[in-house]
Amino acid sequence: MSGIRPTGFLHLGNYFGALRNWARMQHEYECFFCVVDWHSLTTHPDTAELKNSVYRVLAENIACGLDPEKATLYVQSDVPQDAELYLYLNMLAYKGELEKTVTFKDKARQHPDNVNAGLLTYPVLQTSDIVIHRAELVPVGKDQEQHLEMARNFVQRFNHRYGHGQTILPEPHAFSYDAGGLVKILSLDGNGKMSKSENQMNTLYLADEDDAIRKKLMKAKTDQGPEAPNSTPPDYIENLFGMMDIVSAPDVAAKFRADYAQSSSGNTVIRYGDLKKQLAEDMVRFIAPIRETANGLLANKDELKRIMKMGGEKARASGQDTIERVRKAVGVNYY
Ligand code: AQP
Repeated sequence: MSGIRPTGFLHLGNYFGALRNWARMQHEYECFFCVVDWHSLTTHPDTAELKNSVYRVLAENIACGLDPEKATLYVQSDVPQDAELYLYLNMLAYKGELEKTVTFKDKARQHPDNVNAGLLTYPVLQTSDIVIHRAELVPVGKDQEQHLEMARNFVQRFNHRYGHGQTILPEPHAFSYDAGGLVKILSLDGNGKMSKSENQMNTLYLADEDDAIRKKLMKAKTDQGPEAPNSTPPDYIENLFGMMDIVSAPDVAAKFRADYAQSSSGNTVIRYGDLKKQLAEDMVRFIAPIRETANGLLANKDELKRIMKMGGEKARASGQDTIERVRKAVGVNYY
């Protein structure tokens, strides 16, 4: 189980941190993937753009390879059982630990006039999103690691208090097929992670036109090159190599890495201009078909509605099964 907030256009970080793994997992597991519209209200209270964003996220999910006939694709607010489970879990989450959450502190800093209770309890609703389907694997990017740790704590507390020796809710774990573990794609200026609403000129969106992709990549942060051979690249250079590993041919990516390894001050073998040009062309080839497929899907809202409705029904059935177990365990089943 995993989700994406409908707070804007999806970007390369969403793809490499989440969607790429989702598309592969759907062939190996029973999967639930969700557009988490309630979560977006914590930081985006104005809902004028919400509907469009929900359709867009769904369309981009499918364009990235998700098959609605295979995985359950749905919208969070179509599963009221999620909100009920959130309520029970909130009684087991403490103010002190919630206030220490890195994402809460970041968002509170960014939106000082709207530090609401939903923002504070974001990790609790996220836990509920996951365990409402009793999901164990959660394909997410590195920024979500702490939330998953918190989710395990809340679930352990629930089982301890209400399980009477049984595991009512399984403990969820962050998941990635990537050999290096959870992925973090940096913003192209090297400042923080790529994200939907920050740093738009330094974020590659899956909806970007070819020229925008080229322009943004040509401006990506680089430096003078390494001082000594076989240096470890700084994170903003590794970010470019990492993208190249995924969108470029293996020999091309290997060549630029080798050029970097051979470079030293006075002998700069690596040509960042060439690297960026190559990466830009490979990225255009990668993003263009996703963009075109998503635009095609967005032109057929009825089909997107059918997909959402079908996913909502499946997700509600799964949620109902869990919430009945939860009510019984908590002792709020009177009939
Ligand atoms: N830069 C990233 N690198 C790797 N994975 C990432 N994810 C997000 N950014 C990166 C992963 O994408 C999934 C959905 O996360 P999200 O909906 O929270 O996306 P966001 O881009 O971080 O956007 P926000 O939080 O709505 O908006 P802003 O821009 O305000 O921060 C997750 O699995 C996440 O790990």
